Amino acid sequence: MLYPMNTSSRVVLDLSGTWQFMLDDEQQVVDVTQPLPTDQVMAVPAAFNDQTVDKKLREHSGFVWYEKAFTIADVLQQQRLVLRFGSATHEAWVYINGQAVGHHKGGFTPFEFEINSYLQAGTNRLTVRLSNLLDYTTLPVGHYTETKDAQGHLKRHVDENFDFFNYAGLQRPVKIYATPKDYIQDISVTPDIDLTAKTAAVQVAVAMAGALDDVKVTIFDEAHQVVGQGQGQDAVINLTDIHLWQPLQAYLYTAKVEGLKAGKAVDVYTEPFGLRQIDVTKGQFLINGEPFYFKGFGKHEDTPVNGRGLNEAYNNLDVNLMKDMGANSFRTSHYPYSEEMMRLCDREGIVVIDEVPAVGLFDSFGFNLELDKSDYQDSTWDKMQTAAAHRQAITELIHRDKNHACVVMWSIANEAATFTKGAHEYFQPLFELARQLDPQKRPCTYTCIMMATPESDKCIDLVDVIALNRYYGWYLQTGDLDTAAQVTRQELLAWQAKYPDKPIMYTEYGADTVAGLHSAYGEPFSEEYQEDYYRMNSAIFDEIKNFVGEQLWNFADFQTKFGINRVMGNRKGIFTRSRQPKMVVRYLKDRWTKIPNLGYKK
Ligand code: BDP
Repeated sequence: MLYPMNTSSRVVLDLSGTWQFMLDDEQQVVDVTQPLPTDQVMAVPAAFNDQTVDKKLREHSGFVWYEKAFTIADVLQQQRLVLRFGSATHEAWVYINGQAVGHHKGGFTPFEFEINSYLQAGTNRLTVRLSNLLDYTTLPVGHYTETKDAQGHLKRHVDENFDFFNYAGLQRPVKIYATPKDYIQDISVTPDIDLTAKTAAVQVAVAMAGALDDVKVTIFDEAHQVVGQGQGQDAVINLTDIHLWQPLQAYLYTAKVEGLKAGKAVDVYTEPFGLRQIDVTKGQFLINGEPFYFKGFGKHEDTPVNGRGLNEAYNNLDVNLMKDMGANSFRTSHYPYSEEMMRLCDREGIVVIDEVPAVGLFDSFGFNLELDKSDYQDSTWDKMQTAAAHRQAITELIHRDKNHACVVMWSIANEAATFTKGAHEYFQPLFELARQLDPQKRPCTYTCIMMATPESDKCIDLVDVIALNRYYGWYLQTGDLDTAAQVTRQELLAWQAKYPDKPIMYTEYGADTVAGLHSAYGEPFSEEYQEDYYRMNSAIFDEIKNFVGEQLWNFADFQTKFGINRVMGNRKGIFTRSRQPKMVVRYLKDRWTKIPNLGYKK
């Protein structure tokens, strides 16, 4: 799916700003043919939850309404006009001038509608009804219940089956873009690289609509020089003397795609892309033929006031903090991040594991379970009806992100019950789908919950990389790092012995740490304990040959639902929520700046 861009044939109008807003208490039917009966405003893009001091709104489960007036300039009236949402969390019904335009479910991927036939002269009224409800058919998964209040009114409740606040709203930009009536629909860029010859055959597949009859493709390098040209909907363009996209040393080419009608360019689009090759072989994760070592984070889109809403200044700061520490990567835990962040990572050379919002696929989630019980009973795969949503999420994510150089692997789920009956049947078709959809055939993985051990996990045959979320020394062996070290070593060696060809990495490990709390004894929750915990883990990682990366949990403290294990959110950040470093950052910076991105474990 193309990102909205201004080109010589396209115009983008941004509807960011303040919108009318209304909580729907479901007492009265909202008449979409009339202006929304409300004086409240809400900034877009951003979550609605933290923009007011209304506790009821902050914790609301159900429906809300947004409305915005807009006008289309006369010069654009003859163009094809498309209304595009970067996301709407989690389900949206869209109306223009009181007429239903369309609907989309899934809170983290873009969707769009052609709107010409709904428009009127002068001012138009765009209305969006939004639901933040989650249940056993959605991703993420929520436990959904309904009760009645004292007046007998329906009360909806979502108990998140995951550890982050259910921020919702129009959290990403809403735009209208104009294209010619004959237009470029989609572009897939698939480089085939010869690392020795330093050449690449770049396939640029173009989908078109309307009366376009040919395509011209021109490739520019970073100095804006033409380095290749091709013709046709499936052009293969040979580049020589190529510059590779390398971790933290990005190099971006641009494909200028012209949709032609009788030899004349009608629609023009420019797509940035990088040349880099990913291989997983013999227990290594190779980028451009060299073993890559992941240093970085599980993150969240989570900032003060904006919530999960796009915050480009924070994104920029986060990338700069990562680079300063010698980090090179992160995972988009636990949902696709904004397109703006993906473009930034392309530009900055940050390596990304791209995750679908498949979190909460574990019915009896908890940490006091016996890890090695082979006959563990769990009803996850009887209860969850998420397969359709999961297929849609994978399809929409790959459709959106397939051309990004920064994306090196897809994560198909986080901490699902992959060790219980029915898991393999559930996941196999999803891995097949991802592999079939991705033109670049990137590796696929899921992150393993602690109960999924080398003995118990039933789906590891499906993954290219064994990605582990582990909390020895935190949820287990709390405060006892010596025992935690033994268990860590034992488990990693067991994975390596059983699957010698699969690289292993940590996609989560961490300890809650309240900034400013110190302990002469290095007790849990203190900054000392956090540092000791990471030192312990690092030492073991370095012993394991096939261990290819450490992505700790979490980059920054983040907001969660309430719970006695959470102190105004999850405190496992190595930065506070406002991005102040905790003590451990110095240790990790020292370690990571010494570890090369490529060739650490040759
Ligand atoms: C894992 C989850 C992550 C949590 C983390 C934690 O993948 O979302 O925030 O543990 O407990 O279970 O901190």
